[in-house]
Amino acid sequence: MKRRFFVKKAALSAMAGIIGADIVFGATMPEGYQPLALQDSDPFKLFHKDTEMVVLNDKPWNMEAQAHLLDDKVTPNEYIFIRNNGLIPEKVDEKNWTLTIDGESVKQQKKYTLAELKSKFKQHTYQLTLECGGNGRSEFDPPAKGNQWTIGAVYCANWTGVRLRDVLEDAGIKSDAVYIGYHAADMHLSRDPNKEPISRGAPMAKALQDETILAFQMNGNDIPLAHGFPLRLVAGGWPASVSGKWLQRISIRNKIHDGEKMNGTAYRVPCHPVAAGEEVPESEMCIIESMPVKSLITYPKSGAIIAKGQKLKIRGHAWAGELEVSKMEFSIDFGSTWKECAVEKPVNRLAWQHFSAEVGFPTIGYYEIWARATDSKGVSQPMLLPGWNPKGYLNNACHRIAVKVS
Ligand SMILES: Nc1nc2c(c(=O)[nH]1)N[C@H]1C(S)=C(S)[C@@H](COP(=O)(O)O)O[C@H]1N2
Ligand SMILES: [Mo]
Repeated sequence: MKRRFFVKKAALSAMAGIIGADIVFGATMPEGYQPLALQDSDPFKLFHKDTEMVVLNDKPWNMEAQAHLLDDKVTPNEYIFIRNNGLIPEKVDEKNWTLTIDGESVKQQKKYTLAELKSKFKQHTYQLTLECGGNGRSEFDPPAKGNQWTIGAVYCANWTGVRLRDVLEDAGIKSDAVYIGYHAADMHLSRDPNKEPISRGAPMAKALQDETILAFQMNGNDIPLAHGFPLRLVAGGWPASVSGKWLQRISIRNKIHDGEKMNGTAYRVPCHPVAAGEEVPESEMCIIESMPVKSLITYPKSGAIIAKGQKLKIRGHAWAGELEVSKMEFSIDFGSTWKECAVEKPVNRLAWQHFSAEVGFPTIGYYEIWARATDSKGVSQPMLLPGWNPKGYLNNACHRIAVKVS
């Protein structure tokens, strides 16, 4: 005979208390069942995100911002995009969390607790721009598979932690080291413990930069779970996939790291420009390093209406991977003519920079404002689409907003 287990009376009244109403047929509710009203599956609530954030996928969770949500100089958590390749760790034991440094090119394999990392090494705070390599993918034609990011997979937060360099030097780096690779606690979508969702890395030169940190705080608080609590590698200016969340291990490699999503076409673009839709052999695909120059108009929101004769104040951010933005321009005539506008210096290397302008319009009608940044090597954003590539990476086309003068 089958036996059904029913929820105990005490548990029932506790649930009713939280819901704020009697569960009328509670006596027939199977044991272990969680009423929908108690499930925190609303992603906005779950991740403390603004309801204007756009969910692209829930298995795994991927959500992006809209341009006007990114208006803050330092992006608050509620507007930070989430990009997951696997399943967020379900249980994080901060007290017993450790970071292991290993690999062919470590002098001595070492393990640190979080407390040791915090007390043993000097702490630093940097504003670091993180942009997904696939931000802007949705515009490519022929289309590329993957999350159809528009413009919202970028942010600049304050990260606090210790320098990766200090920790690697404490363990000892052999002279044949060429790359680091990270390993993290998130689970592969298949839940197969032998598979990793992602394990990327960077050449030693990037790993040893001052601003490459092992972070335990974002914007002055514990890192939110979705963004890598309790420990995250943060390497600004490079595809954000280098910045491993839920960090458990860093391997110092004597070759280019060969972890998940380092090979094949992942986070690679053709080494030389190709025609749209062209098949590219894997041997001709190169790993993305610094992200390209780019900018966003974050105020006003596209669709603004202003009165004739009025000037419109616009503002936004610009960033250029490893480089600085040295010039910012805008156009109201579809890129025929450009006017230079003010752009601030970055707070620190690899932080995005803020621009602003006052825009005048000659007469009533429909306009578009286009923004264009130029990096310190003189390279500017393309007006429409940059070079096509099979996986739809590095779309740094000029951002545009629509304005009506009436
Ligand atoms: N462990 C782990 N780290 C990860 C990922 C992941 O899936 N697992 N995704 C990477 C990718 S592809 C991006 S774009 C960024 C996204 O960071 P965010 O969720 O804080 O915006 O995290 C990177 N670090
Ligand atoms: Mo990404």
